[in-house]
Amino acid sequence: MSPLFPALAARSQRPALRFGDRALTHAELADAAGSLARRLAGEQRVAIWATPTLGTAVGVVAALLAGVPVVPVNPRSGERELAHIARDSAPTLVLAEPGVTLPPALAALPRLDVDVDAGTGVDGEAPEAGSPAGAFPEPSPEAPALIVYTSGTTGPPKGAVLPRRALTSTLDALADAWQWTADDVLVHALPLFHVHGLILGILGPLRRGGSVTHLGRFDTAGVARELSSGATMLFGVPTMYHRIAEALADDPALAEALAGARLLVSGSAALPVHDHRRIAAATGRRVVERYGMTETLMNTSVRADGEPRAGTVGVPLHGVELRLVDESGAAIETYDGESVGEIQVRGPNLFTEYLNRPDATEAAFTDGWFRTGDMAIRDPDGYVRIVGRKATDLIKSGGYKIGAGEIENVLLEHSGVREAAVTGEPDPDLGERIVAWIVPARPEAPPTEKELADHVAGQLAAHKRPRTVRYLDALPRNDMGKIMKRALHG
Ligand code: MCA
Ligand code: AMP
Repeated sequence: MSPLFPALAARSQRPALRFGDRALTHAELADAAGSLARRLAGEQRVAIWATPTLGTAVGVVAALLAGVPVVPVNPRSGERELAHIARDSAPTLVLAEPGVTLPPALAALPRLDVDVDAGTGVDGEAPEAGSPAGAFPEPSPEAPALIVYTSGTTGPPKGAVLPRRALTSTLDALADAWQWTADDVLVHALPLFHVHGLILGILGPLRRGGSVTHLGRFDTAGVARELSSGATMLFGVPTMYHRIAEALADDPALAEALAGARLLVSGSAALPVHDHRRIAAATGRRVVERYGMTETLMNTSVRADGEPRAGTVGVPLHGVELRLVDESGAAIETYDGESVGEIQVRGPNLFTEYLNRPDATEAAFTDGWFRTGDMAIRDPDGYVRIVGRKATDLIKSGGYKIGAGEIENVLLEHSGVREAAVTGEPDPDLGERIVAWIVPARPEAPPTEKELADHVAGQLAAHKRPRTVRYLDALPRNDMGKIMKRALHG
């Protein structure tokens, strides 16, 4: 297999990474990551405290060069989530930016600082000039590259083990679909502990030999600034495009910047047609949607040379086999724009397993096809339209996948909560917003909305906190005692 990052081995002098005023060319990245990679050789598995910073990008590249599987950790993870990830993935070392105080679940592990500022190399050592980034032997295509934690309907998140061939095949298929080259400059503001921000947004440009500017945090002014000063592509979740659509009316500079971009890509959740239209009307540009999943990486996309069609996620990417399966388990052969089935996929883009969860891995496949749980129809020309999801207990909020059960368990541990149910409700900004339905232990003194949000953020993660809390005397239950969530929204 070709190395993951040919431009590093070639010591290209072109820009590679920029975070604020910190930047590296491919050759500088080869030195910094190469030095660190030598220190990582022999480690079993490393965790990285994935702040949206240069150190995270360098640390991940170093681990990939060294062939050491890397677990990106949300730096806003709460105690319970962090303890689970640390226990489940059992890293032998933690990488973090210098000066970061790690929480107890990680602080007990050996730590290595990734200090890439102004020629200081890693951990205070000067990088070795001419560091042979190409000198590391390329591991087997099946070797695990990344372990990315993703929520299910119940229980704690599972670690999806992503092999090297999944990364290369998905990034090369996207290059084909998007005509993505070394001349592209990407701008994004996504978190670096998920597939979208890390694999597509950082490893993608590096594999192409192009560059990426990360904004640190999303705002429309940063997007406008970068797209009007050389950036060619934007990756975002629908919430970001929604905020762009809202801002466009009063921001001609933003409209001009977007109009000049080569490609605007949205993914991780559905971009509402209303936002597609508003952006197209103000900028003349059509946002391209692509559809993926942590376990499968990217499955479909609207092609740069194809017809953009709002409300669709385009066609299967090169190498990806996609079928729709009806309730009886039979494949739907017609492309009629109306028969709904579950999307199942097969191809080199898929993960190998859920770490330590052979049961869950087995349940995720049927005859070698991965069940996505997403429901779709196919237009006569093959364009896929996602129409829903099998599991109502999975919520997509701000592009994050969140399991209702995980939040319910944590809410039930709060002393002020007797019963709890969690649902997703439509939200114009977040797509869905998390709603907690609570029967308080003491109705005369229920826990406040803020108290419950802080409790969930402290145990799980800030993005999993309920945005709305509704108080009830009892939860609606059927004869079997099961909570009837559909009745909640009555
Ligand atoms: C608020 N905050 C709190 C609390 N309340 N922190 C702790 N406890 C609390 N009670 C903090 C937050 O941490 C944050 O801090 C700030 O307040 C605002 O947070 P939040 O409300 O969550 O921000 P938001 O406005 O909802 O964020 C919108 C967003 C974000 C920026 C669009 O949702 C986002 O980055 N989404 C990207 C998700 C993503 O990458 N998904 C890809 C999954 P501060 O202000 O300091 O930040 S991969 C995938 O899905 C597949 C493969 C695919 O197809 O891509
Ligand atoms: P995650 O498990 O966080 O990787 O999220 C994967 C899920 O995000 C998929 O199963 C889909 O439900 C959803 N998703 C990703 N991209 C899109 C898209 N363009 N349109 C609709 N849903 C999407």
